[in-house]
Amino acid sequence: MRTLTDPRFPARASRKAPRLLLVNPWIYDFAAYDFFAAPLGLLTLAGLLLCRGYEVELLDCLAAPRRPGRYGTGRYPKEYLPTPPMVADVPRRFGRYGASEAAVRARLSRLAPPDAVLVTSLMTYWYPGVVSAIRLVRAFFPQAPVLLGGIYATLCPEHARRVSGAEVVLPGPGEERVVEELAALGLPPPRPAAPGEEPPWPALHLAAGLGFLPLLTSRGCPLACDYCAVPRLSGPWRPRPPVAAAAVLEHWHRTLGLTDVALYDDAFLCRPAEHALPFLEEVARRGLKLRLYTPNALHARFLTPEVARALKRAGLVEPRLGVETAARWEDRPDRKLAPGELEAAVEHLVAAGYAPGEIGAYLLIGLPGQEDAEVEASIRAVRRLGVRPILAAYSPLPGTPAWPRAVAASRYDLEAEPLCHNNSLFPCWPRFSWERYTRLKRLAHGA
Ligand code: B12
Ligand code: SF4
Repeated sequence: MRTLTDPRFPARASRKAPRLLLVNPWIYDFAAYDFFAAPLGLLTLAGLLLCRGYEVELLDCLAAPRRPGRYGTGRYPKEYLPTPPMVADVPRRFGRYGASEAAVRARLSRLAPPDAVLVTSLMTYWYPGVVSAIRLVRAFFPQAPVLLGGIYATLCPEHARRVSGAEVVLPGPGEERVVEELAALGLPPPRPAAPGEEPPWPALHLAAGLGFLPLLTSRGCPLACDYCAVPRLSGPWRPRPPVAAAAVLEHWHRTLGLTDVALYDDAFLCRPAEHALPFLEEVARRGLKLRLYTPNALHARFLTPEVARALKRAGLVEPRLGVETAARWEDRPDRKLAPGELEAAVEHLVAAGYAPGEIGAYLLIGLPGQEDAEVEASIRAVRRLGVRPILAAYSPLPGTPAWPRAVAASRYDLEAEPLCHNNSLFPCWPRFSWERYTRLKRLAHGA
C-alpha cells in the first residue's frame, strides 16, 4: 500500500463519510493506444473529494495488463465487437479497449455499495463506453445516483442526458459543481473548504498500473483556433503557481517511483517568463531525473532560445510542435503560427541540443474542404527542416467555429451521432479511403 499522498488527504475517511465510486469507462473505437492516456480529470476530482473528507474508490475500466511501449505508454487489450451500423462504411474493426467485462464485474462485486457514482468521459465518440459502464454499475448498485461529467458530457450534454443513463449530467469543470451536486443529493462534504485553499493535487495514487505521471501546470488557452474545443472546455489560460506545480510533480515522482511525465497543458508555453521558465528551472533545481513529454504539442511561437535550453535541461524528449499547416498562411484554421516561427523554433531546439529528427510537427488532416495538395506541401515544408511530420486526423467538435463547415461537409449526421466525430473515420472526407490516407502517411514517413 502506498501511503504518501497530498498531505491534505486524510489517511482514512471518517466512518460516516459518504462513499463515492469514481468510474473511468472503457474506450469503444476502431483504434486506441495508451499514448499517455490517464483519467486526469477524474483523478483531479478524486483529490478534491478526498480533501473534503469523502471516501473514494476508483474503478478504471482501462486498467488492464497491457503490452508496454516507450515512456510508460502501452497497448490496451481489445475485444472485437460488431461495428455500429451508422459507421459501417469504414473497413476497420471496431471493439472495446481495456479490462474485460468479467474483470470489471469481479471488481464491482468486491466493492461496498457506494452512496453515489461519478463517471467521467473523454472523446465524444467514446460515449458507448460511458453507456456500458453506467449500465453495468447500475446493475450492481441500483440505489446509487450516477453523475456524469467530462469532455463528452460538456460538448454533447443533450445527447448525454438522452442516452447515458446518468441521473445528472454536469458539463464543464467539475471542481466548482461536484460537491454542490452531491450535497443536493443529500451527501454533503464531511469537511468544508478552507478559505483561500490551494487546489488539491490529483489523487494519482488511486490509478493502478500508471506508467507515467500526467501533469497539468495550467488550464485553458489564450488562442481560439477554429477546430478546437479548448476555449469551450477549459476557458482562458490559467496557470498554476509554477513552484507548486513542480512540488506536485516531485511528490508523485518520489511517491510512485515514476520518471516519465506527460504534460497535458493546452498552452504550456504561454507567457513563458512567468510560467514555463520558472517551472522548468524549479524542476532542474530540484534535481529531478525526469523524462518530460508533450503529447499535446508546444506552441512554436513561444520557443525562444532560452525556453528551448530550459526544456532540454528539465528533461524534455522528442519535442512536438503544433504546426497544423505549414502551407496555408492566409485564412489559417488556427491562430498559432506566422511565417518564420516554425523555422525559428526548430533552430532554437537544435541549438539547445535536439537532433532535428527527434522533433515532431503535428499536421492536421481531414479538415472540411482541405485539399491533399495543402497537406503534401505542409509535409514537404516540415521535412525540409529535417523535422518529422506527424499526421493528426481531424475530429469535428460541436460548438467550435469549424463545426458548421464540418457538418456541411460530412457524409454523416454529425449533429445526431457523436460516434461519427471519430477521427479514424475521416468524417469530413466524401468517403473513407485507405489509399488516400496511406499515400499521405507514406509521404510523411518519407517513403
Ligand atoms: C490530454 C489530451 C489528450 C491526451 C490523452 C488524454 C487521455 N486521458 O486519454 C492524448 C495526447 C493522448 C490525446 C489524444 C487525442 N486527442 Co486529446 N486532449 C487532451 C486534452 C488537451 C486534455 C484532456 C485532459 O485530461 N484535461 C485535463 C482534465 C483535468 O480535464 P477534464 O478531463 O476535462 O476533466 C474536467 C472536467 O471535464 C470535469 N469532469 C471530468 N470528469 C468528470 C466527472 C464528473 C462526474 C464531473 C461532475 C465532472 C467531470 O472536471 C474535470 C476537472 O475540471 C483535451 C483538451 C482539453 N483541454 O480538454 C484534448 C481533447 C480531449 N482531445 C481531442 C482530440 C481531437 C484528440 C485526438 C483525436 C487528436 C488526434 N487527432 O490525434 C487524439 C485521440 C486519441 C484517440 N485514441 O482517439 C479533442 C476531443 C475530441 C473529441 N471528439 O472528443 C480535445 C477536446 C482537444 C480539441 N481538439 O478540442 N488527447
Ligand atoms: S492553440 Fe491549441 S489549445 Fe489553443 S485554441 Fe489553438 S488548437 Fe486549441
